[in-house]
Amino acid sequence: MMKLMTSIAALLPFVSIATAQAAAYGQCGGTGWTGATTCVAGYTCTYSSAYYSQCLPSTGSTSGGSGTSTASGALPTGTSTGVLNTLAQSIGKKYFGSATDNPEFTDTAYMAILESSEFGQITPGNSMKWDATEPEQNTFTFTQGDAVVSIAKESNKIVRGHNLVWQSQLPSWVSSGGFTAAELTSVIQNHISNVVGEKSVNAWDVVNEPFNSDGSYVSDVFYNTLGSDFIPIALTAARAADPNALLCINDYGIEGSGTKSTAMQNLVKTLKADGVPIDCIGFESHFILGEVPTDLQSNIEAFTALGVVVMITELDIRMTLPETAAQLEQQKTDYQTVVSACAAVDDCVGITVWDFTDKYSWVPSTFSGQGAACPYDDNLIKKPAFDGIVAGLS
Ligand code: 9MR
Repeated sequence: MMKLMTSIAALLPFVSIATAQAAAYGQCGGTGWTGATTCVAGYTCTYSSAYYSQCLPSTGSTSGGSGTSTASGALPTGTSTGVLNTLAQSIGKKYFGSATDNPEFTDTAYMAILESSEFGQITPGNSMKWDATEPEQNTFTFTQGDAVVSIAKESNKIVRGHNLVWQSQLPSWVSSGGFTAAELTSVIQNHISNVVGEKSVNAWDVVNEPFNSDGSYVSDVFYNTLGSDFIPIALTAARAADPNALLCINDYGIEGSGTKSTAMQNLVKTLKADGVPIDCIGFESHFILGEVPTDLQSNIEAFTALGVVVMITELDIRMTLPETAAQLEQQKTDYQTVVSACAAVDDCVGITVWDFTDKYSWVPSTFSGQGAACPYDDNLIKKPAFDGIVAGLS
């Protein structure tokens, strides 16, 4: 049940909370959609564009967001034996990594790949977030996060800490605490000084997803109480807690040029001018098949020119299910495009996929009828996308 609740929370930055089932031919998804995301019996929520999904008659072959393909015929697989992290380091990157999550640690076949030298870095998908680490004020729980750190240490990986200040997965004692600006400043500082410091964590997403798509700040308890000052407050606290960790701001929708990317660049300029510690920008990179921004590389360069490094932090490329051979080939091309763009820029230092297998991807439970976003399939078999990554790193 907790997991389900958490998954619903995942909708917040992208779509919105589901209510009842949508009617036949009704809207059931899309950016900013706040209504139902599942359909009445006999209809399937079918992706049309990033802005619109519609309940269309079920064909009997769609997966309904289970993440399991029912396409007929053999699908192509990846054939490369290249080792991702080794290749990444051979071209000067710090790492190639994957997100992971604690419930997956009992899956021995999954763990064999996660712990292999394929990946030099891991990001906890949930276990270092505020609700996991400080569920009640000044009561800290590191069990789940420590389990991730242990795996990293045992398998010689670095960790990206994710994340410290975010409106989502935020306990209500913070979001509804009624704190004054001074009190909330202390709350942020106390959270960060207690959570930050583990030496295996060499980079932190100190601030996560601060901007709306129009470049305005998200209206959450942090912004509403402190204005944009919550950002320097958090970054300064993080630097005090760990002088060696890279301090990042992480967001989606900034991967191509545009209003949101410009807002983030302006923020970086302001922080730099004010002497606030800011080392890196995370490009989440949750892409839609065939829609990788064409100016991804030049946009990475626009950030690195400001004196920060860029990390691709949550890469996946989703498609309408059931996947076809043609879609998987397009996905291979898209993964190669993303990886090549980072490879081409010295200060794009690392790439993380938002879990390496479709078996544990967040996509199907969030975008009905969408999935197959990762480089390994549900059965932990390499997809053509894996070969695309290898090509991008070669
Ligand atoms: O992968 C995470 C998923 O398991 C959680 O249910 C969800 C809750 O918000 O968060 C997911 O990770 C998100 C990340 O923390 C921030 N960027 C978007 C990711 C996908 O929603």
